Amino acid sequence: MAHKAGYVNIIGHPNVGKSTLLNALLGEKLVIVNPKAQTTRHRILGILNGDDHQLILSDTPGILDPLYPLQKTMMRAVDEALNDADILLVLVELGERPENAEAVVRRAERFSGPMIVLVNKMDLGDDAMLTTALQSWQLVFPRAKVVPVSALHGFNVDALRERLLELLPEHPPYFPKDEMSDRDLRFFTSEMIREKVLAIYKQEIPYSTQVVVNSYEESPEIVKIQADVIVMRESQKGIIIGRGGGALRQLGTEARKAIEKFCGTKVFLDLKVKVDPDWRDDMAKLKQYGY
Ligand SMILES: Nc1nc2c(ncn2[C@@H]2O[C@H](COP(=O)(O)OP(=O)(O)OP(=O)(O)O)[C@@H](O)[C@H]2O)c(=O)[nH]1
Ligand SMILES: [Mg+2]
Repeated sequence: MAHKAGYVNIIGHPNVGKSTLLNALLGEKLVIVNPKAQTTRHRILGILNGDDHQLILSDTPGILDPLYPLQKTMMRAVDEALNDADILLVLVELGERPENAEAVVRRAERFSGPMIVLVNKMDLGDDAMLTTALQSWQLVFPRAKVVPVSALHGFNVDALRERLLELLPEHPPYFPKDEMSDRDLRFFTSEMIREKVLAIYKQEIPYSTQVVVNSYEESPEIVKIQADVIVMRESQKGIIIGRGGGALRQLGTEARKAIEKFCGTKVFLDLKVKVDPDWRDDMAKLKQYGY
């Protein structure tokens, strides 16, 4: 039987559930998820391998009007995903209004291949709301199939995966069949630390924080990791550390447990907090940090 492979790229507004959907389709918690918007900052591939197929899913940052260079690099990641998609998944959430989705619609309209519009979080509304949503999105995307899903509760996710496998073009695999992502453990480590920053701290802290893994030493018994938590101001450094160092200890413990679960080994995690006032605004630094 011919081998099928291709890129299935997910785009949509911040917080609609793109990363949750990627994890659900993959059947693993690969990418980080949080109720705060702008959790995802990179394009991240999650690869679903089978004997005769390779479904390459792309998670992307939520589409927004960029205000500073970090957000510009985030939108560049979205546009890259539009360029190499074989299939485009446009994710919207129940209750979101098509008239506010101009930036999403404009991008999706540039894509001429198979497109599925997914109305996510269908668990949050009743049948009437869902019917209205499906009809209004169908008007905006006349040539797309519009389907309700719940990425969080797994509703319609198996059917979607089946449909994607049907739509995949014939192509040899793009990646070795034992790879699950284009990103390495260092990257996912920094993401898991950032996920805990999003969970623990409020207001502008998550948006001002960057995590850099400086060393990652693996031995059979333990992984030793040293990472910097970089913020933009001294006052933010104080908040990250917390009174008596309590907040930083909580961050370290929660991040370590998440990393241990992900790698399946014991982890020693050393976190240092640093201030870099313009890491978000300096293109050269963003590049160095992997954006
Ligand atoms: N009720 C409900 N919540 C969901 C569903 N899917 C995702 N969520 C929640 O929506 C929030 C955002 O999910 P993410 O997957 O981080 O959303 P995202 O689109 O990747 O967000 P950004 O990376 O910030 O653009 C999280 O709190 C999820 O648990 C769903 O089907 N139902
Ligand atoms: Mg995300």
